[in-house]
Amino acid sequence: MERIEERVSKIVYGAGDIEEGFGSSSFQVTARCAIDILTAKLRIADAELYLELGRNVLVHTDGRLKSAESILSKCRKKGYDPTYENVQEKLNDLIGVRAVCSFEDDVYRMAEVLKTHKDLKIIKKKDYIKTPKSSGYRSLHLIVEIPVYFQEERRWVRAELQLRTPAMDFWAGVDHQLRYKKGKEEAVLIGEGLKEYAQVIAELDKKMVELRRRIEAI
Ligand code: 0O2
Repeated sequence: MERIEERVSKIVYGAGDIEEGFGSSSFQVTARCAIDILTAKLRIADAELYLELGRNVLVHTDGRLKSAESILSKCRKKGYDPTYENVQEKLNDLIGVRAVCSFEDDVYRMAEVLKTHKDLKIIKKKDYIKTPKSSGYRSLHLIVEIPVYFQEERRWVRAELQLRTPAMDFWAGVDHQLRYKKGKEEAVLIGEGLKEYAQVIAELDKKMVELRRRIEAI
């Protein structure tokens, strides 16, 4: 039986496009390298901040390549024809790296240090902490480009970097689970509850910064 991933791949990439597409080993390797480079950059920035602050700010990182299903559903949502060219040009988050930082102000510190890296271009910044999404979602998003050297070629590879606190990460994880239940009556009520908790979490993040500052002042 044909696996769902294969079926989706055929729709997204189109016949004959697969070698050049996201399923190709060249794209996969480049994308994995981009995740490794970005992760290394986050660790270097964390080391730099450790020297300045005497504490680490990076709690954890993870990276992923967007699945074919997720590419398709995003194209559908945004009304893009799901061709390889369109997806490459219009989707910024084919490659995604998430960095969870201890405190809200650490999120901005981390972004500032990354800004000083000459081999990282910040293409777009979306501050969903200052201006949360209507769902209540909060995070700082940087659309970045980094050079990846592969097969005697240098390619600037685009990726989405999501920076957030553990509380924001916890909230987004629960909200993500709810996405799969959309359309159900109970899901609407839960969504309203989640929105309320987004506010609670925002206040908690602020209070934690205040407490940390008081601890530092002792
Ligand atoms: P997944 O499954 O994480 O890949 P753009 O075209 O760049 O202007 P785009 O791509 O719609 O706009 O970006 P946006 O709205 O900044 O969101 C990109 C990603 O942020 C999403 O990717 C999610 O990972 C996360 N995100 C945004 N809004 C929410 C939200 O309300 N709840 C949660 N849990 N995550 C959110 P995808 O492709 O939607 O999903």
